[in-house]
Amino acid sequence: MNGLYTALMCSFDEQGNINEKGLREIVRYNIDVSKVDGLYVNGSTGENFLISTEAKKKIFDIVKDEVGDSVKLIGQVGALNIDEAIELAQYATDLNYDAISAVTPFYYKFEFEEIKDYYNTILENVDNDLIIYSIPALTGVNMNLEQFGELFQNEKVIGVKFTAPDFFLLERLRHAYPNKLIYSGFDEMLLSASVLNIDGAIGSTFNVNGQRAKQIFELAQNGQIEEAREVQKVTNDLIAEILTNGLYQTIKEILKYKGVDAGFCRKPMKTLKPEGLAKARKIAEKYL
Ligand code: NAY
Repeated sequence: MNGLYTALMCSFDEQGNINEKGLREIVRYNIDVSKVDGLYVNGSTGENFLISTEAKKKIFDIVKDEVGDSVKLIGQVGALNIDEAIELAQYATDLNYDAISAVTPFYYKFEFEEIKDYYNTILENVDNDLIIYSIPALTGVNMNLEQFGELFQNEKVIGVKFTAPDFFLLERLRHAYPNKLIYSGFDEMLLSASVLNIDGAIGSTFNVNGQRAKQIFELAQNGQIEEAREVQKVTNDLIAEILTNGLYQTIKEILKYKGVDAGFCRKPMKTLKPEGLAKARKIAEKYL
């Protein structure tokens, strides 16, 4: 399960329906052009929290059908409705997803014991391994070293997608749990995380910048830090421009520039205005 996973985008039409052809093209681009090791399906980048349970299942179906066994698949199933999380976990498992992942429950200020119960309850109901999806900036859920350790006591919790700029905690986690998988979640910090000996990374910008991300990760693993720094610098120039123009919308426009039918984002995400579209095109021409 090591390596680079794209946090997969989904193509939607202007009404917000799944564009199956476009989704298949995004999958193919990631496998054939970016050559990533796997796909993280129905994460934040997949606009998972904006779509229905049926739509989530349909995306799991289409992606598995397109991928077969050619790359690893992690299905994000986390939901505030724990019954939905279990249903999706079983669904992805039945489709032979290699692992499931679940975001920490958010919105309500859950106590740690409640968060632990959420993960253990999902895992009691599904025969698969799970990767914790930790993203404190969006969920408000900050867990410490000991709390991660408590979650890791469940053998089916095989790792964490660590989307936070806390390198002290990342180093402590790596040191304390050498047998758990640690994936870095912020693409702009990939090199810094890689030198701490992470097992892989999961990122939204890999949809378009997967080749550079792979280079950064592999150069760092080979100890070629100076070379990795150069690639991270270009990557961060690209990410900075994407972030100022609208993250997911701009990635979709770059994909379109590359001939991929990436569609639109779902409301309430904005649609880029002509200036934003022109900016996205400039970014694509400059970096890809
Ligand atoms: C997800 O589930 O799609 C992710 O969390 C992937 C990680 C990304 N986080 C979000 C919130 O999109 O790739 C990052 C992020 O977009 C990138 O580093 C730019 O900041």
